Amino acid sequence: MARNKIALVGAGNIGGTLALLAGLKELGDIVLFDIAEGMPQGKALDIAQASPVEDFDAAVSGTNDYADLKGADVVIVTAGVPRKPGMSRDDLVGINTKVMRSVGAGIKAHCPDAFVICITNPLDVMVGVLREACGLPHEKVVGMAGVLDSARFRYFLAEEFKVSVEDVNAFVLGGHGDTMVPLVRYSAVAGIPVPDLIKMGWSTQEKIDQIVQRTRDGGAEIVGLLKTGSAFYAPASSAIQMAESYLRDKKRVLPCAAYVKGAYGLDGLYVGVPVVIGAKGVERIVEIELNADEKKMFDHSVGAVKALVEVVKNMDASAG
Ligand code: A3D
Repeated sequence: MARNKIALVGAGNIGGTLALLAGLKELGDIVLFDIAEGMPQGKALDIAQASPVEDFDAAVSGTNDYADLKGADVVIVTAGVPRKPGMSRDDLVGINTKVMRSVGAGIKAHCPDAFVICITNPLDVMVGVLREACGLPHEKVVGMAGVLDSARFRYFLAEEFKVSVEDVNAFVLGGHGDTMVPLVRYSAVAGIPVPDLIKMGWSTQEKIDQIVQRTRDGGAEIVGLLKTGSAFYAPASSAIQMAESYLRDKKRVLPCAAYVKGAYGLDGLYVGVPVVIGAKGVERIVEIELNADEKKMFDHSVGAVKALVEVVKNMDASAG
């Protein structure tokens, strides 16, 4: 059986980490694409030279030519610019919209059957621009944010409860950004919901509220520390989990930026919701019941995503 092919568009901090993780997990052969000359080739060679030590078999190559994406089963897109301290994700919209359009054209021409995972910020809006530019069906184009946001939430909860991260489940909804909605009610340790753990004296409401806020600010905390860019290890791990669910038809239930039409009262918008990822891509959108407070927070988050969609439309209108 031929190996799968994973194309990574953008070979920067996240792209390089994705390549290493895809190799370690033997997901398939790996192509790193970037506009920077030499850099994807250099990283590819470096990672290939780790393969005899780490014992994985994968052809790893770097390129500046979209034609080398031909036949890719999965494309993970990180091309564009990341945040610097003082910038919001939304500040990236102008430049990254142009990048998404050129990447979308490359995917359309060379690997129209791929499953495409977008990571470029501002995520929910960029995945919509990329989908439109590549023309693939909505269920084959998805954004990575919820897996990362819920991983941050899980990590902080595991620290607070002094239990293994493996036993903590957590849920986030909504757009990737300051308005994301961590769902405490649906978060649990070994099946015990967090509100029950508060009643059991494992933590206090105040402490959990702080954790929710730290989760929302999780990206900014790292940008502030790094000073030269944004998080890349956990974002890469999160996208690899999504890619693996598709390639191995695992049907994992993961929060992703998916195209929602009908569910959650939405009329066709990319936003973070729980989905099932399997061999057909996004196979199902999981519509959970929200209480009044959660609904208010979700609507607020949806409003923020829609406002940015308008920014892109206005940019296009003024560009003629
Ligand atoms: P970085 O290390 O700068 O890598 C981006 C790469 O994109 C660079 O190597 C550029 O040369 C390349 N690039 C720029 N323009 C193009 C183009 N037109 N075609 C191909 N490649 C191009 O950034 P990074 O890897 O740290 O982050 C990449 C993106 O992910 C940024 O937009 C971040 O904001 C975003 N990000 C999203 C999350 C989410 O959870 C959604 C988390 C962290 C970062």
